[in-house]
Order: sequence, then structure tokens, then C-alpha cells
Amino acid sequence: MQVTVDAAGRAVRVAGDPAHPITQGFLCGKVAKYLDRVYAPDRIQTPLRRRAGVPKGSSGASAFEPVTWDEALDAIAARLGSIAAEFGPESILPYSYAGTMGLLGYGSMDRRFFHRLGASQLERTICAEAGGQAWNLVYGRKMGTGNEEFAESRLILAWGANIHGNNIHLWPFVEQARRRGARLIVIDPYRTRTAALADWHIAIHPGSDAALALGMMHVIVRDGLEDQSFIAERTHGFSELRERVAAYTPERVAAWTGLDAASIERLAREYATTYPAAIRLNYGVQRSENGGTAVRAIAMLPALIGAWRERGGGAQLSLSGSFQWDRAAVERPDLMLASPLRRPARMVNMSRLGHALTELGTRSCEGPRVHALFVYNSNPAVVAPNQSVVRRGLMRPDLFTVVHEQFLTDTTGYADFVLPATTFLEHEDLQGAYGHTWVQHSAQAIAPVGEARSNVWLFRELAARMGFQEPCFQDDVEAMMQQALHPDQTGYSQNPGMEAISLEGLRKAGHLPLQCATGGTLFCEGKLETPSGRIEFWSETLEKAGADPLPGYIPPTESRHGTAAERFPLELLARKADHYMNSTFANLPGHRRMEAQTGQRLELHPVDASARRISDGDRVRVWNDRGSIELSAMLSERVPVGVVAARLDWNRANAQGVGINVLTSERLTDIGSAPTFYSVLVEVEVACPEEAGG
Ligand SMILES: Nc1nc2c(c(=O)[nH]1)N[C@H]1C(S)=C(S)[C@@H](COP(=O)(O)OP(=O)(O)OC[C@H]3O[C@@H](n4cnc5c(=O)[nH]c(N)nc54)[C@H](O)[C@@H]3O)O[C@H]1N2
Ligand SMILES: Nc1nc2c(c(=O)[nH]1)N[C@H]1C(S)=C(S)[C@@H](COP(=O)(O)OP(=O)(O)OC[C@H]3O[C@@H](n4cnc5c(=O)[nH]c(N)nc54)[C@H](O)[C@@H]3O)O[C@H]1N2
Ligand SMILES: [Mo]
Repeated sequence: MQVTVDAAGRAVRVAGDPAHPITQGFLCGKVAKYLDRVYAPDRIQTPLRRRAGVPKGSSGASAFEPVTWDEALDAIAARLGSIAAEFGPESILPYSYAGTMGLLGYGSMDRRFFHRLGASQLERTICAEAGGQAWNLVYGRKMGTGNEEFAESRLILAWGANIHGNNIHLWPFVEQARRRGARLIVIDPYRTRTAALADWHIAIHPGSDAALALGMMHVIVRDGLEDQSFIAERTHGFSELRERVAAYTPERVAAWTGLDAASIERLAREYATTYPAAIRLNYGVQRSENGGTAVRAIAMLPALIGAWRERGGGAQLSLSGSFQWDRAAVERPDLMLASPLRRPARMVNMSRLGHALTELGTRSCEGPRVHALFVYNSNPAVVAPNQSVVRRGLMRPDLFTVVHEQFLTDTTGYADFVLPATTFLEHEDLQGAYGHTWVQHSAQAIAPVGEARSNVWLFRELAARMGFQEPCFQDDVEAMMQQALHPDQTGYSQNPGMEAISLEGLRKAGHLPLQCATGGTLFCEGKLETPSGRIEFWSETLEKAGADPLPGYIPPTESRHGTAAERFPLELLARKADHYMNSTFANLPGHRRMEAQTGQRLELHPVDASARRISDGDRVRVWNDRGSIELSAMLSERVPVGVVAARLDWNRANAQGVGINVLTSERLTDIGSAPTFYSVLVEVEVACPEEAGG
């Protein structure tokens, strides 16, 4: 991104960098309006303390009084110290995710601080862990087909990937490929913008992707379309896989997926006979109960047909494994041994925050209850599953909560202290990516707004107040960027793939490419980081863990095939918004206008609507055993019969102050212990007028 700053030091324009090969001079609609965010009148400008007597859950600015940074930091350090002394440091839980994905802003001084303190470790599973682990079981590392290569594909499968809505910078390469005659097939239960633009939209039943992938394999193997020499040279466990897929006939797969057998045959044959074929597998597929297995099965397809042989073939889930920063130097996990625990602290899964705040620690083997929650880079009151329980936990009067934020979000409504955070225009950082292989330097473009301070600054100040003596707590941004790059005397990084990168070079150029192979070359040469060194159809790692070493299909319990479907017959897609970034931007009027058509709506198929006497625009109640939300009905054929959809939004945008995550569960995925936002059953009815607006 390029930022234009006027003589007074005010940012006046943001634009895509035309010299960046992926950004290509354009920004997505939401980030193009980023200055609305930087200069929003309701940016938090000073540290805030909850006024005495104001109960948690009341979120407006009047709940707080401004305090100085010194007052806030002294009080927070003292309170964390006394909580650690009384209950043990593991009673302190950091909670952060991807508010900023800058290398240092995402995780650096904060990790050092909590490691040295002995706080619980957060398992950061909320986004990508099921798919990431599943991919690595097959390939050993998150690398794959590069974006530029998609332009050379003849067939692109967007599988649980809303490219046009969520990943717009891949789209130009898809368009280039299509101009050269490539076909785009979208496999998604919802008719996304991407699906609407596709040559073929396959509206699969949610959570049934493993069955479809196994059915495709069945057809490929039955008809002899597999690449036998690639399989022999590069893969592990084909004979076991061949036996397994024999049972996945198109007829059986049709019943699970809602497709017809002929379509499954056609898809398999088209995929296996078009070269090169690339799969863009994004994280949509893995947000379901057996989503790990689904990703594993899909990831095997290009190996089966040897699609990795050619540029433009293969698959991309994430390329983040290409970035081999020296994370240990930045995050210093060794500091846990210098904490009062003298050992690694317990792990707490962020996808079960509700459990962590309400039940964890009631059994002595689990360690202490959580007595302090330190939130930054995240808005868990909105984004975490099973929201009612999360909020019950956040309401605990004995829970000490600090939130470092840019805005008064739903989460700050539960805070004892709110601290003002910078935006990425206001601090320096390095940026990797998960959808391409360029390293970016993000310069500080403007001075912090008000008294906003960066994540790095905050945790360095707190470390000083806690009396942490290790020299690493003095490191500034420059020092930590160098540690991440791990340069030799000449200034060039020694990290694999970063050998042509120096901090000086990055500052000058803005962005530099990694020197790593993607696509065909990666998977056709050398040893992979799997136990066998090969692409694994059969996994010894899973067998040792007592799991099925081969992919198989088990319908999600929360799906039309599960027992709960008698009471809750509709499958809910608790989706992301097209014009917000998870919950980010949802407070800005301009972004809300862009999202107006679908915001606070429940999309349901006319057949399901008429069965419930629901008309377009009716207020409806959507509920299950975990919670209930009122939305306005939107009759839509973007969802198939039996599936409904609603979108992430700030809770306070809803009349009852709740979000769609009141309906989602803390049930975890089969691989990776990640959330199951897309395995959710609900029922819908017209809301009683007296309940509306309650
Ligand atoms: N506009 C916008 N862009 C974003 C974000 C945002 O909030 N808004 N968030 C960012 C983040 S954090 C991430 S992780 C990425 C994620 O990007 P994507 O992986 O594209 O994420 P999702 O939108 O969760 O899921 C993609 C699609 O999967 C579909 N899906 C749901 N269940 C199933 C299923 O069982 N099978 C199949 N085949 N498809 C299914 C959904 O309908 C959805 O359209 O997007 C990033 N980009
Ligand atoms: N139902 C449902 N729930 C979901 C999803 C879904 O698809 N459906 N998607 C899930 C996914 S994939 C993800 S990744 C998570 C995302 O969950 P989160 O990472 O919590 O994402 P955001 O909602 O964007 O909230 C990030 C917050 O960080 C703040 N922030 C930004 N920059 C900084 C900074 O530099 N410092 C500090 N201290 N704060 C900053 C922003 O103001 C914002 O409020 O949500 C998950 N929840
Ligand atoms: Mo995510």
C-alpha cells in the first residue's frame, strides 16, 4: 500500500502499490477506505479505566474515564503481579489473533512478556489450524502453487475459497487464465461472488467435501486416470488409498454431498484430464467438524494426477510456510524457563475461550482458573464461538480484563482497562503473507493518533514495570526486525529463502521476493518434511495418534445427516462479511453502507421460507440449544434448500446485542483443534413481535 502524507503529517490518500506484483495497484474495497478508520472520530485516543461502580457489559464511552499511560501501566503491572503471586502466573491468559498481521505486531515483545511472566500459552487455532495441520500431514509444509502460476492453469477449482470476496488479489490471475481459455469451477454451498462468476458452481452440502474428494479419487483410479509414475516416485501409501476409495462410488457420494452421480463423474474426469489444473483451497472447507480430513483428502488430488509436474498445476492452501523468519529469536519461548514456573506454561485453546473463562481450573489437574485476560489484536466477544458462554465469562466481576484496541469494540465493553492501539500506518513493521511469497516493509507513515501506542511499545513498557531484566526487553523495532531476518555480516538474511533480503534492501524497495520454489518444482524435487519424505496418502503420524491414517468420510454430527437435525433441520453458514475483515471495519458508516444489503440478514431459500411462512423482510428468530438471534429474513437462492446464511457483525449492531456466534459451538475439528463455524444446525421462525427489539 502506498500512503500519501501532506505537509502537516496527515495521511490523505491510500492506494495499491502499482509496482507490487500481487497488489498491482489496487486495494480491496474495505482497505481502500482505510483512512476512515485511522481518522475515525471514535478512535480511542487515551488509556481508559472503567469507572468505579459501572458494571461490565456496558460499553459506551461513558463507562470509562481517561487516565494517563503511566497510571494505566502501573496499575496493570501491579494487578498482574498480584494475580500471578496469588493464583500462579498461568491464571493470566493472553488472547490475541490477527488484528495486525505484521511480524512484530502479531507476535514479538508480547510473546516475550507473557513467556517470562509464565502466563498460559494461547493455542492460536481460530483461523487456520485444522487446514494447516491437515495440509502438513500430506506435504510437510504450507507451500504450494504461487499466485502468478494460476494464470497458466487450464482449470481452476476454487474449493471452499471465496476468491472474489476474500482474496481479491488472486482474482486477476484467475481472469488471465480464463482469457486463455481456462475454466473456473467453484465448490461451495453458498453462491458467492466467486461462484456467480464461475463456469460451474457445485453447491455441495456443508461438511461433505471429504466424500466428494474421495468420490473423485474413486473415479480417477477406477478409470486409470492417475499418474502412475508420479505416484511411484513421489508419494507414500497409494495402494492403501486405492483400497479405501473403492467404497466411495459416485452413487454413495451423491447421497452425502447432494450432487448427482453424473456430476461427480464429470468433475473427476475434467479434473484428471485437464493440464495443468490448480486447486485454490482456502480455509472455508476446514471450518467444519471433519474439516481437517476434508482438506487432507482434497490436498491429495493433485498428487494423484501428477498435477504438480507443471507450472500452473497443483494446489494452494497457504504459502505461509515459505516465510522462514527466525521466530524463536523474536518470540523467545526459552524465556518460559526463566519464569517462576521454570517450565513451558499450559496451553489454552483460543477456540474454547468460553470454556477457558467459565470452567477451566475447576478440576485441579487443569491448573488455576483464569483470573486475568489480556486481549490485543482481537475482538473475541464477536469472533469467538459459543458467544453466550464467552460473554458469561467476560462478565465475571473477579476477572481482570485489559484490552488494547483502536476502537471501543464489543470486547472493550468488558474491560477494566482499555489501551489505545496504533494502526499499521502509525508504526513500523515487516509483513509476510499467506497468499504470496513477497516480504514487505511497512514504514511508519504518520505519527500515532492521539496517545495510541503499538503492541511492541506496550509490552516493552509493561516488561520494564514488571522488572524483567533480560536485555531482550530493551529491544526496539529495528533490533527485532533484524532478529527476525537473522542477517550475516553483510546484512543479508540467513533464513532459508530470504538470502537476497536485507533490512536495508527492504526499506529501500518496500517489497522483495523470497527465493523459494513454489508449485511443480517444489513438489517434484527433493525430500518433503513428512515422515516418509514423500507426499503422504497414508499417514503414520495419524496412525500413531490413534486416528485413521487414510482419509474417510464421517458426516458432521451438526449436519443434515446428524441426529440433532430432527430438532434443528437447517445448516447455518456463519459467514464472514464481504466488506468487513472479520469484525474489523463493522463500526464504520461507509463500510456498513457497502454491507447494507446482507448485514443483519438471514439468507434462506424460498422453499425453506415458505415451509415456515416466512416472507422477505420478516423479522425471524434463528436459534439452537446454545443461543438465539433475531435477523431480518432475506429470501435468496444463493443458499441451497436446507442451508441458511448470516454474517459476522458487531454485536451492538443487532437489536438484542448479540452476533451470529451465539449459534456456533465450541466443538473442535478432527485435526488441529480448531473451531467449527460451518457445522451448525439451527431452526428459524417468524419472531414474536413482543420479542423483537427486546
Ligand atoms: N472480505 C473479507 N475478506 C476476508 C476476510 C473477511 O472477513 N472479509 N477474512 C480474512 C480471513 S481471516 C480469512 S481466514 C480468509 C478466509 O478466506 P476463505 O477461506 O475464502 O474463507 P471463508 O469465507 O470462511 O470460506 C470460504 C467459503 O467456504 C464456504 N464453505 C463453508 N462451508 C463449506 C463446506 O463445507 N464445503 C465447502 N466446499 N465450502 C464451504 C463458504 O460458504 C465460503 O464462501 O479471508 C480473509 N479475507
Ligand atoms: N462465525 C464466524 N466467526 C469467525 C469467523 C467466521 O468466518 N465466522 N472467522 C474466524 C477467523 S478466520 C478469524 S481469523 C477470526 C478473526 O478474529 P480477530 O483476529 O479477533 O479479528 P477481528 O475481528 O478483525 O479483530 C481484530 C481487532 O484487532 C484490532 N487491531 C487491529 N490492529 C491492531 C494493533 O496493531 N494492535 C492492537 N492491539 N489491536 C489491533 C482491531 O481494531 C480489531 O478490533 O475470527 C473467527 N471468527
Ligand atoms: Mo482467518
